[in-house]
Amino acid sequence: MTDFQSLRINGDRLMQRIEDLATIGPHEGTGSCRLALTDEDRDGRDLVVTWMKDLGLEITIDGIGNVIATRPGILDGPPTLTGSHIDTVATGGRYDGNLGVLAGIEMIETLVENDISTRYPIGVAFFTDEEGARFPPDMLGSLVYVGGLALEQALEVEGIDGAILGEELDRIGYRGAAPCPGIPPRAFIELHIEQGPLLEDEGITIGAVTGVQGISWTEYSIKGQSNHAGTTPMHLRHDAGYVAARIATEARDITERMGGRQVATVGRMQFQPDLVNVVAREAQLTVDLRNTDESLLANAENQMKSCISSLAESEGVTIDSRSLARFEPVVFDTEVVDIISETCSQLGHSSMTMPSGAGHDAQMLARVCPTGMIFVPSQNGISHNPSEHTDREDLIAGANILLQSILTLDAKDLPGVEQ
Ligand code: HGY
Ligand code: MN
Ligand code: MN
Repeated sequence: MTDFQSLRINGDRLMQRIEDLATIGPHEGTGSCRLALTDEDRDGRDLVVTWMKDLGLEITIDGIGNVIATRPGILDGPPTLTGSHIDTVATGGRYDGNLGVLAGIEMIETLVENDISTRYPIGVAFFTDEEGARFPPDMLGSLVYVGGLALEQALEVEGIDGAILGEELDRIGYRGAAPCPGIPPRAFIELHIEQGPLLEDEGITIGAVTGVQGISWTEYSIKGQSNHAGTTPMHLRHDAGYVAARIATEARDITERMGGRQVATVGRMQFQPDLVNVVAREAQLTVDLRNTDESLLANAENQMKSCISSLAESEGVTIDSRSLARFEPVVFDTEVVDIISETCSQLGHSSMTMPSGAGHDAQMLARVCPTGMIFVPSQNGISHNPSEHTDREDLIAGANILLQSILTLDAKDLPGVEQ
């Protein structure tokens, strides 16, 4: 085995690929809009698969459109895998997900050009529909990959635009033949931007991520009665718009009552008939609740449930709720987290351990193999916003930590995997 510790990725090549991928589905300056399974997602997939093919990697596409590109090792067996996603939210940045996939490709190209063999196969993947913004839940592709959602059920998911997931997958030509669930990798490490302010606030370059907080997405559909805005006395109204607004303020109130790490977001809200002088007959909204602690997340959900039932009664409306996503908090493999931290000190980068506020494919892979994540700072903690930015030297530092961590994992016999 060559001494690999002096190996570094080619930063210019990584930055160029980030730039090239960002030309597909550009949005408001430096941002990206490549919602899952749209034409833009297809074009992004085609470009990344071309880069994978140019490296001579063996490419598999499974029934939900997850793409895994693998370089053989000296020994056979499941790959030590890295990867993330290349679909984005509609007002996304160019680093969310894309960094992890492109750094994985750069890592493998560095091994190829230095003619370094690894013990086991090394792979890089992009998973379908990580964002869940068009087709809920988020991390849909990796959830199917690890057997957490049946393929048939996933293919039937209806998007917020009324499209059916399986039909869109066929339309863009990415329904593959490889089976779902997929073969568990030896281990999985995902490089990702932090998407929050902690690393920048601490002046730290790398986050060795300890786990991912729990996620609860619910869609509420409220049915009231449309009526005249001027003539209807207040006590006779069944105002779906008012009820939606009360649910939204309750989401914020729950976080203020609970404090700690409880967060809540109302990202979508619609009224019908949506006219200035008509009491809303119907309304729909989504509530995203998250917490690092499962019992606290359940507590937040219960507070919302009691608010919903008292509003239905007091306002004389019906409120139907539909769960769009529900994932418990995940703790990553401590050995993988330690490898990432040790690699940072070997390469001279500051690091700290931290939980992830955002959901990631790694939280699904953690169900089937030793898993960890590497974070790099987000400027002003901004993400899911076209102005999302991470400095070049931090991106390159993250990619080098990924390279060295994956090679360290390759050299190790992993308990429960090799013996
Ligand atoms: O929802 C999330 O946290 C991720 O961006 N999909
Ligand atoms: Mn992401
Ligand atoms: Mn995201």
